[in-house]
Amino acid sequence: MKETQKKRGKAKKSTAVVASPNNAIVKRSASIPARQEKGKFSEEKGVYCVRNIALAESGRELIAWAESRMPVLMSLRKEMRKTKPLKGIRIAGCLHVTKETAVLIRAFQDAGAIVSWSGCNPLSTNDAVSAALAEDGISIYAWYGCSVPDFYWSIERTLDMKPHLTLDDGCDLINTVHEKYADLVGEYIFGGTEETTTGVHRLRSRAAQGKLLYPVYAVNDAETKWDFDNVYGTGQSTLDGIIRATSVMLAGKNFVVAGYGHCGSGVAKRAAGMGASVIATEIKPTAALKATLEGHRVMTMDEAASVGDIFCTATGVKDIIRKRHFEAMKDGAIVCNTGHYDAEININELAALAKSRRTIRPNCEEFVLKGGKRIYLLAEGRLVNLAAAEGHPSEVMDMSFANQFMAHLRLVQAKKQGITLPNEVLDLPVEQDQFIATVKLKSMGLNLDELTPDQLAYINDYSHGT
Ligand code: RBV
Repeated sequence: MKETQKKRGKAKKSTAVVASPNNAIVKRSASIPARQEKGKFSEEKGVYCVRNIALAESGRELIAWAESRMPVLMSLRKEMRKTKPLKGIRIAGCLHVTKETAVLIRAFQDAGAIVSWSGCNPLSTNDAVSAALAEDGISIYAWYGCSVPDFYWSIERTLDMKPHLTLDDGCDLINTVHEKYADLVGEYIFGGTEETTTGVHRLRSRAAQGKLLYPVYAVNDAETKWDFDNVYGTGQSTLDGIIRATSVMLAGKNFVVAGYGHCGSGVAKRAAGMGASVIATEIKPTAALKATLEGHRVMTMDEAASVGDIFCTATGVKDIIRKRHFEAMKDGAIVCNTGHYDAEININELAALAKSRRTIRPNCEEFVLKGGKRIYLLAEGRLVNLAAAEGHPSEVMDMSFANQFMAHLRLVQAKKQGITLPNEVLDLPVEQDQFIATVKLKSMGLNLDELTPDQLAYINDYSHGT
C-alpha cells in the first residue's frame, strides 16, 4: 500500500463548490464543478471528483460512527492489516458512497488493495464521506445530484487504473466493462462481486446468454445479506427516507407496498409497526399468500390506486405505477420507490398529467394534475432510502460488507492458487454465512447452545420414532 493511500486526514487543496448534504435540493448540471479535479489515475495519489473537499472532516466523523457499529468488518480489518492478502490488487467499486461503504473501502486498503470508486446512483452519495475518502487518497468520483452522463463518466474513470476486480451494486460497472472495456478482462480483470438483487438478475440473464466474461460472486444471495440487509435494512431505511422527505404520520394511513419480496416485506413490516394499514400488490401467488397471512391486505395496483395514501415500489420491474394509477389516486397521495432503479414509477406519464410541478421540500416534488389533484413524488423516483435518508443502518451493512470483503479475498485466493473459476454468477459458501453470523452474535454478547454428543447422535439416527 502506498504511503499516500495510508495516511488519513492529510489535507489537500480544496475546490470551492457548494455543499450538498443529502437532504439538500441539488440543481443538476453537466458542468459540475467537481469535474475540475479530474486528472490521470496514479497509484501514488488518488484522483478525485467530489462536491466539496472542505466537508472531509465531517465525513470522517460519520465514518467513525459507522466503524463503531460494524464489528464484523472491523475485526476482519484488524486481521488483514497484518497479512495484507490483497497487496498489489486493484479494485474498482461502484456502490453508494455512504459512511458504511467508506468502512468497506478502508477494509480493502487495510488488506493492501488500491481502490478506485464511484457511486452507484446519482442521488445516493454522501458528499462529506466522499470528501473524506478523497482526502485520504482514494480515487473517488462521486457527488450527490450528479447528472446521468457524469454518473457514467465517473464509472469509466474508476476503470482508468485497470482494475483486477470489480465490485458492483446494480451492475452498471460490469455492464460498462462488458460494453466498452472488455479488453481489460483477462489481462487485468479476473473477478467481481454484485451487491443487490437487481444486479444479480441482470448478471444471471447475461450469464444465461453466455455473455458474462468473468466470474462474479452474488453477494446479495448470501443468507447474511438478503435475509437481513434486504429485509430489516430496507424496511428501516425506506421508512426513514419517507419520513425525512415528508414528515407525515404513518399511523392510520393506507400504505401500499408493490412487491412482497425480501425488500417489500421488510417495508411492510416496519410500516405496519408504525400503525399503517399495509396493502401488498404482487404477481407471485406464494408471495401474495405470505403477505395476507402476515396480516396485510392484497390487491392489484388498479384496486389499490384509489385506496392508498402512500405508495412504495420494491419490485425491480418498470412501470409499476403509471398513468391510470395516478388518475385513480386520492388528492395528496405520496409515491416513492425503494428498488434499485428509477424505472418503477412512470414519471413521464405523471408529468404529462400534471399542469404544474414544483419541489416543495427536499426530496418531495408536488405534481398538480389538471383537475387540481396533488400527487407527491419523493426523491425523483430513485431509491428513497438512500436519496432521502442515509441508506441502511451500519449494523446491518456490517454483514453485507463483510460478505463483500470476504468474496474479494476468495477471488484473490483462487487466483493465487491457480484455480480458474467459471465465468458464471457464483454463490458464496454457507460457511461464510455461519462465520459472519457467529462473529456478529459474539459482538452482540449473545451465546449459542451446543448439541451434546448424544443429541448429535440422535439427529443423525434415522431409526428414531415415537
Ligand atoms: N445499501 N447500502 C447502504 N448504507 O451503504 N444502504 C443500502 C449503505 C445497499 C444494499 O445492500 C442494497 O442491496 C443496495 O444498496 C441497493 O442498491
